[in-house]
Amino acid sequence: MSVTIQLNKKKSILFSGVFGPFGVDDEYGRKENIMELFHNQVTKAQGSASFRFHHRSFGLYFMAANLDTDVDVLDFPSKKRFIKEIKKGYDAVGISFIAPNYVKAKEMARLVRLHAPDSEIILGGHGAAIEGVEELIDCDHVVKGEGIYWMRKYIGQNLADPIVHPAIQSTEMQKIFGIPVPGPTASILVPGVGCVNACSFCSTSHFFGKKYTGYLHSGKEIFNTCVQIADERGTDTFFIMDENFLKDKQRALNLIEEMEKHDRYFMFHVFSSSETITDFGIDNMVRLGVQFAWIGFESKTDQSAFEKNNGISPKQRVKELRDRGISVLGSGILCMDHHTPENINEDIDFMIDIEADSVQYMLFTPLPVTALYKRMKKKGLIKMDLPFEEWHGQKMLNWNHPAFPGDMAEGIINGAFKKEYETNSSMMYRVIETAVRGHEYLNSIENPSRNFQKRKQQLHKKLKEYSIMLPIVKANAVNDLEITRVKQLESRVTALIGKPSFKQKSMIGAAHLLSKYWNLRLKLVGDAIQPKTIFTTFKHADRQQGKMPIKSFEVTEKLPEALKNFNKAACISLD
Ligand code: B12
Ligand code: SF4
Repeated sequence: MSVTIQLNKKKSILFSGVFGPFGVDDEYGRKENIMELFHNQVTKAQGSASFRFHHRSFGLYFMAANLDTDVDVLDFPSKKRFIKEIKKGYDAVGISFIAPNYVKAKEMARLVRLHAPDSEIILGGHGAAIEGVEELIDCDHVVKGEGIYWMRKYIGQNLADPIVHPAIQSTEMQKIFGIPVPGPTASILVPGVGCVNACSFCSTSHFFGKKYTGYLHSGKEIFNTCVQIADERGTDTFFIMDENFLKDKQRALNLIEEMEKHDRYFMFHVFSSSETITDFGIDNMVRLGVQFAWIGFESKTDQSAFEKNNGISPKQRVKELRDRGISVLGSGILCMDHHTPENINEDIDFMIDIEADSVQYMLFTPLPVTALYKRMKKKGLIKMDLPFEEWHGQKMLNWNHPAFPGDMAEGIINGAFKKEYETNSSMMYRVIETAVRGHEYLNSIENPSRNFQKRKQQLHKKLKEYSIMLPIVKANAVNDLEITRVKQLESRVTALIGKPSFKQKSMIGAAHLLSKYWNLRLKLVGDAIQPKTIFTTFKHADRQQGKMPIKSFEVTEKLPEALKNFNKAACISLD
């Protein structure tokens, strides 16, 4: 009898991200490894103009929403908060981590064994690809790849149950010049994981077996999911967390048809490789409502050529997208095999010359499971004794590059970010310029379709919101060139949306005050910001009643315990 009860009992699960503080030098992490996308690897040299956004550990919520059992998700905990949570005695504790957070995951597993010896430990996320991780960390299961189906199997759930998409925001905190971006932030959409292109360095493609695992299979399914989430969250904008969303061309075209059929036009931010864009078509991207595209241009030379960029002019690609109002984040890789101190500037300048809205420079970092890692390891080039905390690609190389010994790579990457900023101005300036270019393009179309009319209205609204930032950009300009650019742009903005109203002028005044406060804060206490701890409960009973399974409450720890001994001044909570 007792066995039957045991078998029928639903497992209680805790999923946790790694503990903070993040982006500080301590025994578990490094100051370069901050928990932000833009300030970590895109706008880091842009001072107060840097985009300061926090993002949740989306995979955990996605798994939680799809399991027929009680699941709690703990995001950005302190160590103390994590211990408090595991003491509740879950049947299983799932820890999600990436390679640079290996030591944190190891410590968390140790804490589970100590405080919750009856809980099983499941390791997942990209850190699970570390060779021999099952021996290195005391755990019960390691999930190397897709997680929803693995977890369903683990709890004995039918794998064919429909996929439920939780309604979550793509960013928690969004500030530029210390000014909160108004309105609800975009929602996250995960149509699938993985990418078939298998570029040699790419973690995500290799981790998911160089194939695509779809969760939302048709344009109709995506449209219906968007409607549900948009109505719940009050925003029609989505960040699509899918490595190469446009690759499934038919699905994306069907999504356009659905939007046109229902006269409901969502807006999307996407990752896309360049060859996929060629195949999908730029005007189709406008019809789809793409407002932002992240494209890997990687390097200009033939020696590093990736098939995805063959025969495509990156500069031309960026121009045609920005001319249609689509902002581009272009990424480039530094310190590749063929680079030397003599030729590396060619690639730094190549990324500047494409004139994207923003550029990510990343050091060539062979990460476990990738073809690049296997190749480098075979040659004995990987620095196997370099702690994983350093494997984040923003400071040092994790392999022995004969041309860049010592700390040369750090100077190169930091110099690249600075030069890109000084030459092309702030990301905020460029994003506004892209919106202006897109608006002008749509104005120039005679007899626009209903879709294009809608897209024009959306850009008009966006430009009205963004234009408030122009005087702030001017006041904080990096150099005279940026001031001149802003002045020229101001007249184009006025031609499109008119002069600022009284309300807009007051908003500009308030924005100036906030940016002054922010500049002072940066000077006095530095730029470190810690994400809030978020605790979310997914109740099985809600799911059975057909409710959206997300019931959440949030816990904010103003100052994580570990920081008290570290650097009080650098980590004042902004919220
Ligand atoms: C969002 C994101 C972030 C957010 C962090 C969000 C967070 N709260 O952790 C930000 C922008 C802050 C960030 C920062 C960094 N990131 Co990041 N990030 C991503 C990104 C773009 C999306 C992740 C995501 O949500 N995917 C969608 C979900 C559904 O997929 P998933 O997370 O992989 O989860 C699935 C499986 O992995 C699995 N799974 C995941 N966790 C668990 C746990 C358990 C228990 C189980 C069973 C399964 C499981 O199940 C999920 C569903 O299938 C990925 C690239 C990508 N496209 O995936 C990079 C990526 C994860 N980041 C990476 C890196 C290296 C970093 C940085 C070091 C910066 C950098 N140099 O790139 C910093 C580190 C910050 C820090 N201090 O930890 C690498 C990891 C490489 C590696 N091999 O470890 C990736 C893969 C990018 C890349 N291609 O190199 N990142
Ligand atoms: S195209 Fe992008 S996502 Fe796909 S394998 Fe290459 S780098 Fe990875």
